[in-house]
Amino acid sequence: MAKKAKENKSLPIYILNGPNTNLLGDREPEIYGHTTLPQIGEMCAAQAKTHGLSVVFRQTNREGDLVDWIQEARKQASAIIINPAGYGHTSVAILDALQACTIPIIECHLSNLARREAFRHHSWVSKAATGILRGFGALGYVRAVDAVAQILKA
Ligand code: DHK
Repeated sequence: MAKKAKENKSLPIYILNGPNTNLLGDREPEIYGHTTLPQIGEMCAAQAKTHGLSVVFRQTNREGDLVDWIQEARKQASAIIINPAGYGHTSVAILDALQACTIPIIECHLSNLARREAFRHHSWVSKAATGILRGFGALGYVRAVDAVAQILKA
């Protein structure tokens, strides 16, 4: 069941990326693909524009930054797309911050976690997510933007 969208569509979608995603394109490309994070940011901005939306695209290697940005997004974003990367498997603090939000939240992972090591099978973020995209590589982010656009239109 989708979260109630009581968001302001003129606000940007916050797209937040966790640790080591700054290495995309170079890091284990057989798992994460060849597309760099700046390229994903450009793809998301272009796709958002086709829907009349905009994005704020950020990356950090620090858990507290993600918590701060999620708190900022509560007031300043129409939706959140988050790839928490490794913190998805460990961070109750990020889950708590997301659960304090009423805007739609899409969890996006490049890889299909179910096909990977057991410790990647659980994501705390999934408990707060409106929907989840996993295993589509960089394309997953673009489809996440489409999902947000559709939710905001509803
Ligand atoms: C990215 C990471 O950095 C890993 O820690 C996660 C995720 C998977 C991804 O597929 O985007 O386990």
